[in-house]
Amino acid sequence: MTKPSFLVAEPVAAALAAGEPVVALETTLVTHGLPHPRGLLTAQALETAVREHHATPATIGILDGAIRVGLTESELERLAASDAVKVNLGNLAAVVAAGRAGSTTVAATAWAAARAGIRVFATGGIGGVHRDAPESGDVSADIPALARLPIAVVCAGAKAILDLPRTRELLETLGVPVLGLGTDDFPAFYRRSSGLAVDARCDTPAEVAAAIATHALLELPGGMIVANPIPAEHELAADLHDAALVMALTDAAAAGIRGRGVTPFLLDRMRVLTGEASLRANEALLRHNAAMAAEIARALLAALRPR
Ligand code: PSU
Ligand code: MN
Repeated sequence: MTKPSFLVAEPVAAALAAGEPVVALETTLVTHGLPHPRGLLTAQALETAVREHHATPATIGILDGAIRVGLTESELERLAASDAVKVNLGNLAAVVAAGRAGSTTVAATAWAAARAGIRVFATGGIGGVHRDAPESGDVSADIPALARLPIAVVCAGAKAILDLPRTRELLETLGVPVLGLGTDDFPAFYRRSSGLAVDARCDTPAEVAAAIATHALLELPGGMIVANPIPAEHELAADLHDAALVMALTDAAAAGIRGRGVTPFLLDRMRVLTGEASLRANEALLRHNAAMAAEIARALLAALRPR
């Protein structure tokens, strides 16, 4: 059998070779997290945000069974319009072997990015322990992936649809450091705070970069979370947020949604129940994370430069 295709796009390979900052971006939010064509428009906006902050974006996805680190504009359009499978580490090889289209979750994006030599990745909110996990056992593949893969993920915490205290505890157990960017409080995706603590507060991209560089130089295993709260002006109002969340969770239980369908279902219910306010919040926090990831990627290269 021929070797499966793992393709790093020319602009990404050139930036990595030149020692310039690169930011990985995922595609499950394009195909499953946001309604079409908002997913595509958001992905394009994230690439623009990374470029405006002087880094090269590497949007990652699977087309015709080829893993692509740095989708071109037309490839991203094709993926967004396809019936892409949501890919984590459990089904990645099967999707590649079948020659199918796949959008990469945080877990799969972290793997592909790390394999390509990218150290910083931006997403919206990571997956975690679901609220019904005691019965369903549903814990996102994102969490064990971040415990193993050497990459820093800039996110607005874990999605509020999750059991955040258990998610936070699991990160602690697995030794995944959680850095709070300008906060002592683990953010809750659509809201700035969860009431849970971060491991360390960093107030600037340079401070974050120093922590990531130290983790790498000590050869500590696995990745790190850079928790970047949604900008205050885009935060969902607490009453709207809480009411919609209760209803969305009730609807998911009533509809018997399971497995990979749970997160997309809940995000879409939140969108409908908040009159699209959650969608605008999601897009805003994504752009904020992409911009911050570019700053951190640049600062990290400076921190790792031998002195
Ligand atoms: N962030 C967003 N929207 C999303 C996701 C993250 O703003 O749709 C996706 C990520 O790809 C993440 C996935 O890996 O949701 C988690 O899915 P699950 O809970 O099934 O592991
Ligand atoms: Mn799950």
